[in-house]
Amino acid sequence: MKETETLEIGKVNTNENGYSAENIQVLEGLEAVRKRPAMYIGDIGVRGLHHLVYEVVDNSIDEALGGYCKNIEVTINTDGSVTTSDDGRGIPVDFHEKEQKSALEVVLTVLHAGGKFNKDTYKVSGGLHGVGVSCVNALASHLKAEIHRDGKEYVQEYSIGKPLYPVKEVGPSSKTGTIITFVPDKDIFTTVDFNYEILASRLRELAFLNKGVKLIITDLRELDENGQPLSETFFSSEGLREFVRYLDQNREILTEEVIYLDTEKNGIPVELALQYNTSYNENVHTYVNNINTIEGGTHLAGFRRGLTRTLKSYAEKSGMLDKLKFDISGDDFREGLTAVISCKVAEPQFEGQTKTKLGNSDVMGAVDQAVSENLSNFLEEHPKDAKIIVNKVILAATARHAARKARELVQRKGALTGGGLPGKLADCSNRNPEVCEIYLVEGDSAGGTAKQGRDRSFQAIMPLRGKILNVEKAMMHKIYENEEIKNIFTALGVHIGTEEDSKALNMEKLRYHKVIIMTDADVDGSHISTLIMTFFFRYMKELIEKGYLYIATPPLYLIKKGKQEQYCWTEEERIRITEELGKGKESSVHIQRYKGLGEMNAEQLWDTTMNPEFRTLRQITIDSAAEADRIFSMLMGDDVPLRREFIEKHAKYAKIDI
Ligand code: 0RA
Repeated sequence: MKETETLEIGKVNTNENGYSAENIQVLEGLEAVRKRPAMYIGDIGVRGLHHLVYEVVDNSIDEALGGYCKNIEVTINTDGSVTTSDDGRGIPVDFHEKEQKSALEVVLTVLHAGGKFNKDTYKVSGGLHGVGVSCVNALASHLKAEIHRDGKEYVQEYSIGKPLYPVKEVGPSSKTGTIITFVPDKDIFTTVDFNYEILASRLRELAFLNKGVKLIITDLRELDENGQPLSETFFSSEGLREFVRYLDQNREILTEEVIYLDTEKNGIPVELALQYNTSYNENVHTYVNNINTIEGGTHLAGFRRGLTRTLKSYAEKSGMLDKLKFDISGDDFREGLTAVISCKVAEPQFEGQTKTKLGNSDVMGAVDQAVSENLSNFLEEHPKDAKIIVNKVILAATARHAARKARELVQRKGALTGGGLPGKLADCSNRNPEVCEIYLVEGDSAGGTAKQGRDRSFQAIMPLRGKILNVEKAMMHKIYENEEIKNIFTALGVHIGTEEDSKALNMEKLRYHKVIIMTDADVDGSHISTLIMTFFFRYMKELIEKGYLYIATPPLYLIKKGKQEQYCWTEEERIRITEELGKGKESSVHIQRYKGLGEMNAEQLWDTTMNPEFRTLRQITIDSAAEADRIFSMLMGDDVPLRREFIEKHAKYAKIDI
């Protein structure tokens, strides 16, 4: 999960670029990409920028999947360019009669050309990936390709997708591979600043998903105390087995071994790892051709079906369910389960809102079969682990039963009192969710100030008392009984789910399309934000995915000199502004550190933090669900030193980059 700065003045809507029937033209080649970059790479912000790197790396990974490449390196250079290099076969450079140019130039200048040349691997089509290296070339102000192939080294350079000269031979070479260096075009992207953590996360994920491939990331812009650049090497010999261990490293696991399979069913490669832990969350992450299918699909359906049927039949045969007085539901088999599924599909059909839901129906049976066979073998061979797992399932079913009773009680009580909005909510007058905002404010006193300072037409305030329940460690029925959590659900207008899909939300009823967390700018405040974010991540992920969750950024300092006043949000600002104001000599500069929201009056809070014209909201987005899951389990878990280390490393509101 990552916070991106969203200034609210003049939102850019990439769909509204002034196209009408008259000026539709057949866009050819890379011009099309430069005219509508968002159509090809998703967006022109942080995400799209990093997507350029993934695009090239995906091509190197394709070489690795074909068995031609073992090492991939990504380097962020001091001039802001990125170099990716691999030891694959190298992009072919031979002359193409039909196109009247080299194969290299075709790959780099013709949309989707890469795939035509390189058919022997599982090409990614549709979705966000797989648009081709030519897209990267189109969106780069400069790109250099260095190819090692057939005992020679070749070079060609481009500017915004146009070759500066034909490919040339520059000398002999004893290796093979492709080295691409590019500078993202400032005229296209809103930011061209590459983020080490974002790239490192993706390379780590790729290492787990493609065992045996070594991926190295280096940032030459950042030197450590020994003058060494920041660098990490990711390599996994055990693939998803290690991925699951990594995801669960801060959880208490239930069984010794990760259950693992790597097989092929009906021509579909399926790799899968799973492990149970003592938590109450389901953490199942699915991938198709290395793409995180966050909306799930047929592979997930097949996994669930295989898991449920195999465990159920084992539990029944073993007699452990004989005394159980209520049914076990599908959910119960997945409580405390961490699993990663990775399939390779030749022609994937991606559906759903974000095109990350797998539609190919034959994958369902393949995964179902793979899971059923392997899991029943495992259970037969490991009776001790089998018993532990079945007991966990029974515990989940029992808790769900108790939760339903608690929920019914709560809802009955709600019905008696009219079931209206929470008493603590100061609602806004507008009823159009699209323009309405709700501030979740730490503490009653800051809540009071916010109530006075707000624009009541569209801003609602909900004070939260003390720390909200740590949902990471609480059982379901505790969550439904918690006052603060019930209040949040009620205020937002989404009811607590029904039994069958307890975490499905009725988002149409959502009363605000901005949910803004506002806490003190200190360690306690950041802990509370994290608790609230965890709650949304676990129970209302859809709200984050829709881009509705934000964090308010109150200032850290107020600097005064005579009648002049300036707010500062960072240390750098404080130093700069203190210096600026300090230049005249007559009166001295006074610096006030805001320790909490409570130190601001209503007007100040409005001016700095709530007024849409001047405030900065940080939008919470999920880049990698798997990494978000791991970090939340760490932040909310028992390992205090680890948590402190993370918060200190990401100081200033414990900014969370996942
Ligand atoms: C087209 C055809 C072949 C490989 C590639 C492209 C290729 C592209 C990239 C981009 C980064 N690294 C890459 N490595 C390879 C097939 C080559 C052959 O058949 O010999």
